[in-house]
Order: sequence, then structure tokens, then C-alpha cells
Amino acid sequence: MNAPIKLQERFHKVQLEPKDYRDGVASFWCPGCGHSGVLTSFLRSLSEIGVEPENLVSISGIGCSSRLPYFVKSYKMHTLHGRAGPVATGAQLARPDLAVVVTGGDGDGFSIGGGHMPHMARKNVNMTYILMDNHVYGLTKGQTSPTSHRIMKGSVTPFGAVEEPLDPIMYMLTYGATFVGQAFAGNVKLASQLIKEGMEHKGFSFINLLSHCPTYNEIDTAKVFKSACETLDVGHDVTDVSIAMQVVQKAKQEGRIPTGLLYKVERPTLDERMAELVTRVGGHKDYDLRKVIDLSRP
Ligand SMILES: Cc1ncc(C[n+]2csc(CCOP(=O)(O)OP(=O)(O)O)c2C)c(N)n1
Repeated sequence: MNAPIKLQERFHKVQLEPKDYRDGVASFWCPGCGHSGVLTSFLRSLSEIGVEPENLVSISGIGCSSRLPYFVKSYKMHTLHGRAGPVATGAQLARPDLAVVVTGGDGDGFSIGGGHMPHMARKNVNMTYILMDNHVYGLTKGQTSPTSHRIMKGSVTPFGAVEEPLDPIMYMLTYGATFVGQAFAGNVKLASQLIKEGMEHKGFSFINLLSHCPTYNEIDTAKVFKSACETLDVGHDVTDVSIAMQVVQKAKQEGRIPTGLLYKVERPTLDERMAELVTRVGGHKDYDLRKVIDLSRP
């Protein structure tokens, strides 16, 4: 049997239009939803990467955003709320030759799924995580999320959120993601470029797309996101995590949102380390794979 072709080597082999990656299911997002911009960007990146739909796996949890895989031609799994990350990690380890992408909301990723986030980053799982960050729980009709601003009045917090918001970018920089980028979901040019670069990156790529919710978030409108994101021109050393953190913090203090590629480094991925371990330990006199895994089970 031939050795499986590595993931990044599969890219740029086919020429398909963005529409060729669109599955037939009609979108059921609200008119004007920022998530549509994420979908448009994702389809454009897939076309630019030239990945075959049968080599793509899109995985999500639960939420308006988590419906995105419905609309993309790929293998897909709409998993449990907050559990897309571990399922995607398993898929990536089982089939390192496939491109694995998680899409989901700030609630899905950082509330119920928050416990999984640092581990995907520190393990450097070779996959892409696109956070569709609308600072609200959309599907369940407008509760505050971990990224909601304190002034946001949610359906169960009519006087505003009482907690400070979490910053997904600082979080990922802290926990060791090897590719971190951010864009406004309505900026399809930048968002699709980041998704493309993130998918081409070998390792865990995290892309935060600020996606306005016109139905349940009156604070973070498309206009607000757009003007805050546009003002920044980041030209820093993207391989230095402390510089990336300083850039992000400085922008935040000035009321701006830093967009573009914020951080990118190379580090061995989880599947590479596991393959190396099996090769190394496999030569050990006491190592017997059959004792570790019951190969007779289907
Ligand atoms: C175990 C479990 N708890 C709670 C819910 C209810 N629920 C569904 S989606 C969601 C949050 C969605 O918010 P987010 O992930 O930000 O996505 P959005 O809808 O805003 O795109 C919640 C709390 C659920 N489906 N399952």
C-alpha cells in the first residue's frame, strides 16, 4: 500500500470555483447575518487552496454558526454543543491526510467548549478553527456569551453583562496556537486570505472572525466592527508571541481591533509527534501494538 499523501501536499491539485464547494442546502441564517460573510470567505479560500471536497472535513458543535458545514461540500459532522474540537482532533489523528476545519460560535467554543480550547492549541493539532464571534448566543435568542461586552443587554441580562469579556486572541496566544489571525467577517478579502493561510499552515490555526448578529446584538453592529477593524495596520514580527500580545493589547486600549495575521510559528504537530513516538517505541523489545489496541475490534 502506498503511504497516504500528506495533507498540505494535497492542496493546489484541483481548480474549482467557490460555488463548486457550496452544498445544495439553502442557508437559514437571518438576513444580514455576519455568518454569511464567513461562508463566502470559506468557500473562496477552499477554491484558492484547491482542496478536493472529498479530502475536506468540516466539523461543528451547536449554534447558528455551527450550521455552516451544512452549506459546504465536504465530509461533515454536526456534533454536540462545545464538542467539535475533540471530534475534529480525533478525525485529524485518524486521517492526517485530510483537511479538518472546525467552525463555530463564541458560545460553543468558549462557554461549554471552553475546556477543550487550550488543548487543541498546546497540542498543535494540525487543523483550522474558525471562530464565528458575534459576542452573543444567537441560536438561543440573545443571551450574553464569554465575548459579550459589559454594556450588552442580553435576553436574560436586561441590565447588561456582569462579567468581563474574554479575548479569544489573547487566549490562543497564551495557550500556544501556532497561527493566530483575526478579521471582520464582512471583509471577505482578508477573511478568506487568513483562512487560506491558516489551512496551508502546518499546525493549529485559529482565526477569529468578528461576525455581527443583526437580530440579537445591537451593540456590535457591522458598522462598529468594520470601523474598529479597519483602522489598524499591523506590521509587527509575527513570530514573537510577546510582541503579538503587546500589539493586541495596545490596539484594545485604543479601542481598535487588530486584524490580519497576528502570530505564526512552526512547531511539530500532534500527529507528527505521535507518528514519531510509534516509530521510536515500536522498535523497543517490550512494545507490542496488539497489547495496546485490540485490532480484532471493527
Ligand atoms: C448541552 C447543551 N447546552 C445548551 C444548549 C443550548 N444552546 C444551543 S446553541 C447555544 C449557544 C450558541 O451560541 P454561539 O455558539 O455563540 O453561536 P451563534 O448561535 O451565536 O452562532 C446554546 C447555549 C445545547 N444545545 N446543548
